Parts: sequence; C-alpha cells; structure tokens
Amino acid sequence: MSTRRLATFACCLLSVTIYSIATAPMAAAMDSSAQCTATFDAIWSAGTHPTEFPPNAHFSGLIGGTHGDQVVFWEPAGLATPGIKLMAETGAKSLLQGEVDDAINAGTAAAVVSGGSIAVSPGSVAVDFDIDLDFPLLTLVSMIAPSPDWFVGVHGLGLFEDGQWIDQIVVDLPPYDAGTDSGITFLSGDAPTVPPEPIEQISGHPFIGGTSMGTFTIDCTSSLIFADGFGDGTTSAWSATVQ
Ligand SMILES: [Ca+2]
Repeated sequence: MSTRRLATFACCLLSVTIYSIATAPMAAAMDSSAQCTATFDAIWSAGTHPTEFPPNAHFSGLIGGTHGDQVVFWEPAGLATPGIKLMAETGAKSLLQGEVDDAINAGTAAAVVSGGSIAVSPGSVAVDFDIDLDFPLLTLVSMIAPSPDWFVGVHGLGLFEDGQWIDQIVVDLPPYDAGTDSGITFLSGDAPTVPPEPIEQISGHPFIGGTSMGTFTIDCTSSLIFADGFGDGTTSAWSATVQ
C-alpha cells in the first residue's frame, strides 16, 4: 500500500472511529419500551350536562389494548365491532377483550389493557400498562352509563413521537355513538339500529355543544435498554466505543 493510500485508509478509519464514538452511545441507549399510566378523569355531572342528566351516572371499566397500526378496534365513521357494540351498550368487556386477544394471536397487538370503572361520575380511575416499539399505539374505551350505545375513548393513540416516548399527553373525551342502538336519551329502552350506522361523535341532544365528558391523561416512563446490559449510560458508552 502506498504512503498516500495508507494515509487515506488511516483517515477513513479515524472517521469511522469518531463516527462510532459519536453515535454508539445514542444507539445503545435505545428506549425500546415504557411503563405508562392512563388516568381517566370524568367530569360528567348535572352541572356539565344538565339535559336529562340520569341517576346513577357512571362509566364502565376501562378496556382496550396496546397494538400496532395493522389493527383498528374502532374509529369514527367505522362500524362497531361486536366488542365495541357490547361495551357501548352494556359496559361488558368480554367481547372487546376477545378481539384484542385475537389481534395478539395474529401478531398485531401486544396486550390487553383492562382497568376499573368510575362508579360515580364525576370521578377518576387509572390503569397501568407496558408498551414497546413494536406496538406503540393505545386503544382504550369506557361506556357512558346509563346510555343506549354511547362511549368515550381513544383509538390508535401513538405514545412514541419524535424518537422518544411521550412524557405526558392529555386527550379530551367527547361522547361517541356506537351506531348500534337508536335510543335518544340516557334511559331509553333497547332499540337496535338495523342496519347499524357508523360510529360518530355526538354533538347534539343530550350532549348540547358536544361538551367534553372528561380526559385521559397518559403518563409514560421509558426504560433505557443498554447494549452492555449494565443499565448505566457511562459504562454503555465506553463498551460501545471499544467494540
Ligand atoms: Ca346510537
């Protein structure tokens, strides 16, 4: 190898080494998973929604899952699945949980997220869950109860943004109609909608103005996964540099 070629080779080797030193610690400190808490703060009361405010106003137990973008459990303008229909009409979790389980078996979801109810609204309830980069979306719902087929929730909410897990996100919760029962008041008897209609946000009677029913606040803490397995940034950077 000529002196010039040797110098070029050494230069390139140095560049690669510097590049490795500069980038290895960041790559080694990949936040591949996070621990999150979803807190449902319900504000629904006779004060916020005086029109036909029912006795025993409450919300059914939180149900949903963590998943990827290959599966949708519900969305506005879509038809309710059997699981969303049952949740919105009765508050029962079983069918929707089964749909999440089916998605887990199909490799499109990671875990069921199942939490408590709000026995008396206004009130709060929280549920913890883990999430990872392969399935960084959250779907979570709760029935507005009593009601014909009304519910609140999020669908495909992304918790990994701009290369990192979100610290906190607050989502407003308007009422949605599942499109499976045609009752028009909180206490209407069963009146199946045949054929079913698309899910849509309710902005009229009895939710005059579409007033929010509350919020979901999602807080996440990421878990640093280091290449050397020591869980220490300094050690990891050194290990990556000398490799
Ligand atoms: Ca309806």
